[in-house]
Amino acid sequence: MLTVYSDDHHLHHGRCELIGGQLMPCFEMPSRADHVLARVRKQALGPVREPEDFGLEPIRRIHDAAYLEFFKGAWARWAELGQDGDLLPFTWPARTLRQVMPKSLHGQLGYYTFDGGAPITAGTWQAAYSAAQVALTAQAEIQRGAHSAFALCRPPGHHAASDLMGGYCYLNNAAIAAQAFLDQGLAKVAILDVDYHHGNGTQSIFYERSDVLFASIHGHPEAEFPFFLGYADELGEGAGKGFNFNYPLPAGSGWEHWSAALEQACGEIERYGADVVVVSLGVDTFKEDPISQFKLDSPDYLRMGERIARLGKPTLFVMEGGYAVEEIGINAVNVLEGFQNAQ
Ligand code: SP5
Ligand code: ZN
Repeated sequence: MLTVYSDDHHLHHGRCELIGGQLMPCFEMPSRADHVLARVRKQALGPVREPEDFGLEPIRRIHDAAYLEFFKGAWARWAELGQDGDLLPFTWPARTLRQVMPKSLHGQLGYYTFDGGAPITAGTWQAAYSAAQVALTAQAEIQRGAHSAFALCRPPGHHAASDLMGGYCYLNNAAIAAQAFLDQGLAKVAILDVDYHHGNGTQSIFYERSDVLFASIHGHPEAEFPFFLGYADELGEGAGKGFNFNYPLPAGSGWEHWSAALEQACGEIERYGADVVVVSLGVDTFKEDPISQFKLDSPDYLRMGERIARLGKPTLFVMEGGYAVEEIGINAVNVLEGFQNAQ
């Protein structure tokens, strides 16, 4: 299986996030992708290639033009104000406030974010842009006939909506790749999101559409980030009704419960008759993940890959979360090896 990877992810290194009432070093750190790449090489999963540059057009198919302009220019505006710390929001247009567009950088930052977990640093735009190109390059490989490919994206993407960043995410790599499949002639794309957190951005992007089915297994939003989306009664709207499936699970869930949800999600994908599957591959379901509450163990990820392979569809894996840095490579590549060995 081809892995697509860009060193540009090192350009994004946020300093800190607020967790448990304390400013902690960002869990979403560059060594995450380094460990995954090292494991890809160690296991000889297949070739590793740099991304091609498909430009902004395929990103614009998913993201709002003004949002992209804002994101691209935000750091320069911050630097002009004489600042060099991470650019982080602190005011959001929540209930009782208006969805207006302020003139100030921080006002606009509040407008375009849903949490304080997506710091903008000097290199964040370039890193996120390259991650989207990584996803598009792996997508192109499948479009050209490969049965599978791995987009080793960092920063991750599944929390990013059309005009919102948050949850460590800026550009929705999986959504951008899914749209590219459709634009290149496929009719039905299924996105299977196995990250511990609900893929609120991806769900929102495709919620009223039937050409992309979204299925997500995640910590129950009653108790877990992102809290305000990801409930089981969210089934899609309008033309998208019946094409959105959420499987929220309680804290402490292990492989037995998790794999039962996977079975259901795979059933929906089979009934749908997807042309291709995009897997939002987060491995923060691991029992030792520092910010998550599931109990999957490393061998479970082999089983996960095997089950996904049994769908029998061309499959694009897109890296999302996973914060147990020492094991992130083993767990992520286990999914890919499980998939590959089941062929
Ligand atoms: C891509 C992805 O996995 N994003 C996740 C963003 C999660 N941000 C909120 C983290 C809240 C952690 N609560 C931790 C309790 C630790 N004891
Ligand atoms: Zn996650």
